[in-house]
Amino acid sequence: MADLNLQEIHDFMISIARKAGETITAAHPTAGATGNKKNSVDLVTETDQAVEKLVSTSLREKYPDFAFMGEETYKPGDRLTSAPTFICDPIDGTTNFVHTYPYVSISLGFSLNLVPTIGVVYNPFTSTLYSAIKGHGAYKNLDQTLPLSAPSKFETGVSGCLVAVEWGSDRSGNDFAVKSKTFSRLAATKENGGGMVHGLRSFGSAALNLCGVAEGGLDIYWEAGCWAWDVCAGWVILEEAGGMMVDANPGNWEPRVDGRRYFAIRPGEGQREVVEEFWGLVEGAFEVGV
Ligand code: LIP
Repeated sequence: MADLNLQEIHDFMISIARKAGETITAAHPTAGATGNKKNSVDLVTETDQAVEKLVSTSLREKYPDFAFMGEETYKPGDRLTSAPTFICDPIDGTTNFVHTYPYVSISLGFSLNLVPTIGVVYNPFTSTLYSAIKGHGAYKNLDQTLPLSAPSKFETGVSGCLVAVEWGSDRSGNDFAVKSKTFSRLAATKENGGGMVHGLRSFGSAALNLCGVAEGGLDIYWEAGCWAWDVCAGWVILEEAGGMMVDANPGNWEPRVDGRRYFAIRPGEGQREVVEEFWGLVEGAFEVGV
């Protein structure tokens, strides 16, 4: 596969993302067109399914030898392999989509040997496109290099950070407790053993959160429970911007794209020290993931 034309694949992925975007913005999700999967907060709409169909059909037509993994057609037990694979979340931020809150994206990634290699994240409501090819930099709207400004030093460690987190759709059990307690500790004063972060944000799209870290506006994004289709595309964009992805559980510097535990940090001097300080504030350990 050494002779794959990554630029051509990237360009095609962008054209598909834009087409998918037209379907997303033209849709009017209603209660009737909305269902749920695991529980009442794990939403899916007819538009999620229609967009995934459009994306997978177009990709299979052009690249019949490549594998495809999508949120809406994933079956428990399906495994990501080392084959060239398109990894797609047709609507990342479905809850926002249903509520007409415009923090929504199509997340289209491509992995090779389990390594996130091409990333395209497109918010059709704001016409914002993030894209990257491994080894070739990351871009916003194709012409602005990420990060948008020279990355500053992490002057005050975790306490100076703006941190994105997500509650996700699991609302009980060990992992829910790890999140709840860690959110509280991150916010608490240093005198009380906390991180005194500048702020915690919960916007509702993993892919756009990763692009926010790549862009430099967000310092950190920490989550467990989401999937390869939520992060594969954003991962490439993050790394190409000089950011780093590690495990949400302390100690693992090399997480897997399908590992379901993610901790992204923007570029900047002192990056690794902040990762270690943050890990020291994690309350317990997530059980989800490989
Ligand atoms: C969602 C993510 C969100 C995460 C949810 C869910 P969806 O994706 O992007 O950040 O917390 O668990 O996976 O369901 O909107 O495609």
